[in-house]
Amino acid sequence: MDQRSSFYTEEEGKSMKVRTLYVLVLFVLAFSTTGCGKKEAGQPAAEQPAATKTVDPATAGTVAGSVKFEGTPPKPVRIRMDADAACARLHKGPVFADEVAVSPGGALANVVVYVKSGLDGYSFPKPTETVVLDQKGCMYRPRVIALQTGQTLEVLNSDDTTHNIHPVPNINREWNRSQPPRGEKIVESFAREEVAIAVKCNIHPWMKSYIAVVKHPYFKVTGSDGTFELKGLPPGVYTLEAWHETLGISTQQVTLGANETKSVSFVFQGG
Ligand SMILES: [Cu+2]
Repeated sequence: MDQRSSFYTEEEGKSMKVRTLYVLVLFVLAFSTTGCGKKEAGQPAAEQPAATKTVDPATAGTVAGSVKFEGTPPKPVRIRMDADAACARLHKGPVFADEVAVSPGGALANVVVYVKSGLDGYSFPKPTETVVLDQKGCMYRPRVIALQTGQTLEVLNSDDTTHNIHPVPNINREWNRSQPPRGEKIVESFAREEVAIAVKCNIHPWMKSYIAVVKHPYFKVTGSDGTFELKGLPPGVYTLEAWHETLGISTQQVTLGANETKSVSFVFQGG
């Protein structure tokens, strides 16, 4: 090394020093940029456009509640499946559309309850579980599903007839795929938050479903008991939205303290 360095002229030596300095600066810059990820606190938001905050389970709380329907539910509309004998023969009695599914106590099913705002700056890992949408008896089952952005959706065809799954999104990528009887599952996902995407079957006009895509894990589709529970929410001020395909949306503000459980109820009115 010494021998080699003796061959450099003074000019070259200077230039080398400059280069060494340059490399050092680059190195420090690169190191500090990659090092930032671990020191989230105190980092200016402008330098970190991507969401970096993570939820601290030690202070997380829960928002739980129920969705009710008040008034007279609309009369269920009868579905005629005569157009496809394979569908018609799957049902012994009459089939009705289940747009407004109200239980005797007033509990409303198929409502997507989710955190509409208040989670800016948080990042959430992509869930590993898949969400399944089945086609059974020439109906989508369940009628309403919700999943996280990027989460895997599996579409099944449990029928002995061909279906055509056609989500009609506003801001996500549209796709339209045919699925043969008991055919291979269709695997898809959605990149953007959208509540909710209507899904139709191009073969059977009565088939309808909705897919709600939420950018975080705080969502739930109510079942026949009309309840929901959003667990593991960090303390904060949130706008909660309840979405129903025909009854519209209802929102509420919730302030959640550390480890708190807040109860929220939504009521949709019938005509
Ligand atoms: Cu179909």
